[in-house]
Amino acid sequence: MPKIIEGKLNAQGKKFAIVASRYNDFITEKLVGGALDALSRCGAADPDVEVFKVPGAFEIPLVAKRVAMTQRFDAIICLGAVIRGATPHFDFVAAEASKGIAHVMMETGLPVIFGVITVDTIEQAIERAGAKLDNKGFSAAMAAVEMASLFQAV
Ligand code: INI
Repeated sequence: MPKIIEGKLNAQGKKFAIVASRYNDFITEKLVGGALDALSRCGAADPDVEVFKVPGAFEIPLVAKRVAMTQRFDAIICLGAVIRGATPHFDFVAAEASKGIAHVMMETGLPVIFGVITVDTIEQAIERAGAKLDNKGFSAAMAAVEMASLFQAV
């Protein structure tokens, strides 16, 4: 039998930062709510969770990097909503947010989770900001908990 090393969905004693954009806040507030719900269900204590707000998804990577550099957190959850229908520069904002978030993760060595919705329509954004696992904020936070736990073993 191979030895399988994986994280547990236990957030007790771990610290999490959420970096969330205010653009399309009717969606991003639901993502933040989903993420907070997931962290609480996994046992994270309220004082161990901090939410940083930025204007738009384009600004998420820079703030995620500064937050990572404080070395106060076990994982960072990046949340945003980029909707093609509502923006002519969708491709630039979506690409910079995803590239930038990946870059911060590799540069800092901290789990930095990509919870930015990139969709064509408002309807699709609403679908991804629903309840529990249909909420991208919830699933992003679960990934953060798993990664923070895995990092105790690797
Ligand atoms: N930011 C978003 O998070 N989502 C969007 O859909 C969006 N649109 O539509 O343009 C958006 N733009 C703002 C951008 O993220 C920056 O905040 C802005 O360009 C200032 O740098």
